Amino acid sequence: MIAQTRYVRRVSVAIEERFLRPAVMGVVNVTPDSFSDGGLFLDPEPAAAQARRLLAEGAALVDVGGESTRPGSLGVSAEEELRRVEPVLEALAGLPVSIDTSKAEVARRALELGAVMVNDVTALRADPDLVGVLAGSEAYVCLVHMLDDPRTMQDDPRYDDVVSEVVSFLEGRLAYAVALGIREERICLDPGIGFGKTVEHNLELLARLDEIASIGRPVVLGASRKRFLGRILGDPEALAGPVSVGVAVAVMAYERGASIFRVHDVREHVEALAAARAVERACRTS
Ligand code: HH2
Repeated sequence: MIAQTRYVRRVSVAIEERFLRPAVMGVVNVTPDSFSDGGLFLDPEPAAAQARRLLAEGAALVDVGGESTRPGSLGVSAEEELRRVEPVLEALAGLPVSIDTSKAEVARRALELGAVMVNDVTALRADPDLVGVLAGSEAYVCLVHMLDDPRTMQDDPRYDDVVSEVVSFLEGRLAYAVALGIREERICLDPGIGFGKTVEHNLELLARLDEIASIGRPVVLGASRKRFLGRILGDPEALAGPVSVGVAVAVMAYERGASIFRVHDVREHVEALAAARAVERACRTS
C-alpha cells in the first residue's frame, strides 16, 4: 500500500469557490529584511497576532513568508526559513494560511501544519522537489512570473512585449504543474508585479491584466506597497509605495479581472474592493 502523507486532505473545492472574488490575502513577513515590514514580525508572537488581526480585518487568508524576495536579496536556507515560520504556523493552526516559499522542505512542513496554499514566486523552478510535494497534497498553488531571480531581476529587465511574455510563461508553468499532477482547479496565477519589471512594465501589466485573466485561472495581484507605486507619484528614489496608490491599483486590477489581492493593509483593500464589487454588480443589473 502507498504510504499516505499526513497532509493529503482538506481542500477539495476549486480555488475560485474557496476564495470568492475579490479575496484579500494578508501579508505576514517573518523576516528581518522585507522591504516594507522587515523586522516587525520576526518573533512568532507578534507575527501570529498580526495574522489574526489581518483575518479579523477581512482577509480570506494570510500569506506567511520566512524569506524576503525584495530586489537584490540573496535568500536564506530551508533551515532558517523553517526556524522563522514554523512557530507562527503552529500558532495559526486551523486558520486559512498560505506559505510563501519556493522550497519543498518548507512547503511540506507548512502543509503538515495546516497551510492551505503554497505561494511560489519562482513558479516551481527553484526546487525540483516542490511539484511532487504539491501533487501529493490538496494544497492550492500560486504560480508567479519572475525574470531571473531576486538577486538580479531588477538589473535592466527587458521584454519585447511584457504582457504576452508573461502570459506565455504562466501558460507554460500551468501546463508543467498540471502535467506533473497538480489539479488545474487548485492553481492561481500571478504576473509578479515588481519581479523583474520597470515601472512601465508594471503599468502595462496592470492595464492589460484582462489578458492574464484570459488564461482562465484566478489572477493574484501583489502590488501592495511596492516601490513603483511611489515612483508613479514622481519620487524616483521611492523604496515603498503609499497605501492610497496600492488601493487604487487593486481596484483597477479588479475591474480587469484580478481575483486575489496580496496586501499588507487589509482593511483599506477590503473596503475599497467591496465598493468596486458593488459597482460591478450594479453595472450587471442596469
Ligand atoms: N510579492 C512579494 C512576495 N511574495 N507573492 C505573490 N504571489 N505575488 C507577489 O507580488 C509577491 C509575493 C514581495 O513582497 P513582500 O513579501 O512584501 O516583500 P519581501 O519579498 O521583501 O518579503
